[in-house]
Amino acid sequence: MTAPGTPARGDGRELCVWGSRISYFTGKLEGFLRWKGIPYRLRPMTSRMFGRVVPRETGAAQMPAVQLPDGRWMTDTTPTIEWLEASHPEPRTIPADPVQAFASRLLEDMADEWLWRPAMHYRWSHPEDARLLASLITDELMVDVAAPRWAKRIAIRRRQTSRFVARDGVNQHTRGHVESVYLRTLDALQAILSRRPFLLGEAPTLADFGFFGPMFRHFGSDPTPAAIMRERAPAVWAWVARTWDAREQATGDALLEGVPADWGPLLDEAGRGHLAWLSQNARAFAAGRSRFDARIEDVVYENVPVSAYRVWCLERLQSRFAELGSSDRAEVDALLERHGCLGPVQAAVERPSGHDPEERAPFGPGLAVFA
Ligand SMILES: N[C@@H](CCC(=O)N[C@@H](CS)C(=O)NCC(=O)O)C(=O)O
Repeated sequence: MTAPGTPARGDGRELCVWGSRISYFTGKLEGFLRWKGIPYRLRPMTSRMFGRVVPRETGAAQMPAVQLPDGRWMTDTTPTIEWLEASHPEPRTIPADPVQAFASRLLEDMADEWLWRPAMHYRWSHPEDARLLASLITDELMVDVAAPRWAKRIAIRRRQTSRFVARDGVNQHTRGHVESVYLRTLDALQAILSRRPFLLGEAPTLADFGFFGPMFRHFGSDPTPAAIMRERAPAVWAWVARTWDAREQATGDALLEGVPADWGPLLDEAGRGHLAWLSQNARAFAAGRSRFDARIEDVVYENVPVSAYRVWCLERLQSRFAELGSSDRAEVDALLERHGCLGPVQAAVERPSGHDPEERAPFGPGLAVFA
């Protein structure tokens, strides 16, 4: 049931997507909805929505939050995409081949969680980018805050820098490593996308929409990383626009067989970076800690927050892995082993996240990454 004070729901057919024109995960979802041809209206998640209405309706202060025409609310793009894929099967997004589907889910998770830090670092550590984005956020989302515009810009810049850069372990010792994650990912995507239009072939699939969030809304739009993208990875720059317009731009529906060899560098990044982080985070969670030191490729990220949500991410990958039939499982096993991903996917988490025991996601209560 919709609580009083919940805003009107559009014309009754379209989804209402509460989010922002500059948001990573709103962009990811919009790319997917446009590909599916699912009508939606983007509405700015103003301070009141973010602070009161959305947490009340979804359990998580995060964007996007989606209101269905029947009044139900959804949160968290990963299960939201999964649910919409089941209710709107065409055009297909999650590959039918279980091995491709597993590798795609792993890359989606890496794009969501592991590219977040470099995306926030480029946006908030570079003064030109930070000034621009603080203005855009102030004018789009903070219209309902009674304070001078300059004060809102300062407040937003401070909040984002402390919460998502300093507190997330970015400092003079880790900065080079954080940037290398973006640069290596660009190089890997450039190699793929200079050969074919989308990551698996003629049409976009789940992995494209995973990477689309950070590449479209942060790296391809914020001045500093966008200049790097244009120079270093022009095929990625072109793919960002192609994915936004994928309904027109897909050249067919043929996909490659299996997991292409050129996904190797992305899977290597998942093994040495993303999954290494997820398993260290899960161990710290099991030890009951709220902060931990993450060591990735001999770089130490000190005193970063433990995330119960990311324990759940690992659990979901593990349950997908456990569901594979024996011949697919053997293929995935070999693939993960080759790219340093097998250990974290196989090792059971010592303490479950406790999130979503009834498997209701994307219907709440949601859990924010740093709740
Ligand atoms: N797992 C969530 C993550 C959503 C998320 O973290 N969104 C960001 C903005 S792109 C957010 O709302 N952050 C909360 C904050 O800024 O406090 C999803 O896939 O939807």
